[in-house]
Amino acid sequence: MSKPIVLSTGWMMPLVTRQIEEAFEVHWLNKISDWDRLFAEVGPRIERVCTGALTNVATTADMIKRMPNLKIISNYGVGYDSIDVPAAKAQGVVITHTPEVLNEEVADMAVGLLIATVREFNHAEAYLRSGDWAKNGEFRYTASLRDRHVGMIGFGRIGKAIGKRLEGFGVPLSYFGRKKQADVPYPFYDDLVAMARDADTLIAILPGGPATQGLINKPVLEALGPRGIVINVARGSVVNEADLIAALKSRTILGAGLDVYVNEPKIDPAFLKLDNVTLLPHVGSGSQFTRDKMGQLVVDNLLAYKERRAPLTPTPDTPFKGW
Ligand code: 8YV
Repeated sequence: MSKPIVLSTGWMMPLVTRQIEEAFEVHWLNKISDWDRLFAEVGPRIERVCTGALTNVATTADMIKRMPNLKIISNYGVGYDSIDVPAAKAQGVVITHTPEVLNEEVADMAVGLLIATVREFNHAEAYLRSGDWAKNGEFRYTASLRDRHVGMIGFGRIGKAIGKRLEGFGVPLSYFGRKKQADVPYPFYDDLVAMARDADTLIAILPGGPATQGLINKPVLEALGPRGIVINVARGSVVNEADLIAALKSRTILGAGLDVYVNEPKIDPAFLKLDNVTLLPHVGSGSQFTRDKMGQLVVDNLLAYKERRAPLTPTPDTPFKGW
């Protein structure tokens, strides 16, 4: 008997590849040049897709339409903004993602990136490597976390894990979001410019997508001011990159620490010319430990559909209502 089909929009880690190739007939979009032919030939037989931001291939409304019997899109990552959610919903497709298992890892990285940016570890290390330390004495004094107030842009599961860490570090917090959360003791803002005015450090950890596109823009950066530091561990799209680059160039703000970009992995080359930004290649959840857990969820969600069990981790946008 032929195996059911999975369409993967691109490369998957070996743990995922091994298991899906065992259970399914897998078609890899990254290995196929003629997508039209693929959809014409097997589109109606595709009930399962696996994808993730790392594949750099969006699951578009057009693709979803060409798979009329699609039932599940299993996303490698908690953020699923690379999938056309309204199109999936309209077709009754369940999108699953990988929440919770990466909270602590991403929070560790966010705090690491914050400290690295504030204390300029990149420049300090370059100073040592170049021999300047021995030649010219101690490295210049930097900004500090000690006199900062952090405004969290988004305060969901990962935001709270970051908040817990910063509380341990004795850093005062406030948060911006869609609504005030009853169990959160920190000052709440529904106006990002107002929070930027009152804080000097912003950490973005909120979903990407049309609702948050370009949220961190010129007015926000101007309100943040010359001591300002922006850390983005969410999605590149939540920042207006042209505004951020201009603010970094003109020293409207002090610096930025970025793990995510609008056009990954081909980031705006202007970032590379700036000396007041710490740049990471989207490594938030990127430890073997955490990626194994995420990868297993990708597989287990696909297997759940194969065995007609409820998916483990459907997204809130596409709750499971039965197969
Ligand atoms: C992954 C992420 O790097 O979970 C997310 O939303 O951004 C990261 O953990 C990414 O999803 C890999 O595709």
